[in-house]
Amino acid sequence: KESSAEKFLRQHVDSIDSPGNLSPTYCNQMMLRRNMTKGSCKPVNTFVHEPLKDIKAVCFQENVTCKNGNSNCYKSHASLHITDCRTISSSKYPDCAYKTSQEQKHIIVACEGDPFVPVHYDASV
Ligand code: U5P
Repeated sequence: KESSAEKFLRQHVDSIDSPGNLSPTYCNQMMLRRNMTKGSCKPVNTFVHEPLKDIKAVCFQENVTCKNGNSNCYKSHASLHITDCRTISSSKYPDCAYKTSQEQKHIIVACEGDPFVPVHYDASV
């Protein structure tokens, strides 16, 4: 079974694709390929384009409160290259359609376990 840490990698980490030159269909392809269009179209999802070690390191950066009130969220010191995928109004399951928006923002992730690793993407600020 997929662990929470593995799920975070599948849903939020794309270290290979370099930011800046992604195609406008990046989100359509990636949301499908990473299994976020099964049963329903996941409405919002962020991919982070940085080395995995830099994403894992966020668990040891600024401790902040998560949106749900939990205390195990961490905000990156630096702004990171990210892509936000958001369904467009014409998107109708099973034909999930997304707008691809490239940004540089601080990321906030929840971390758990030993090793202490990201398990949830909370927000970008
Ligand atoms: N999510 C993102 N990026 C965001 C906000 C939300 O990927 O900037 C995804 C996360 O996987 C999160 C889910 O667990 O959407 C639900 O977010 P929320 O509605 O609880 O904020």
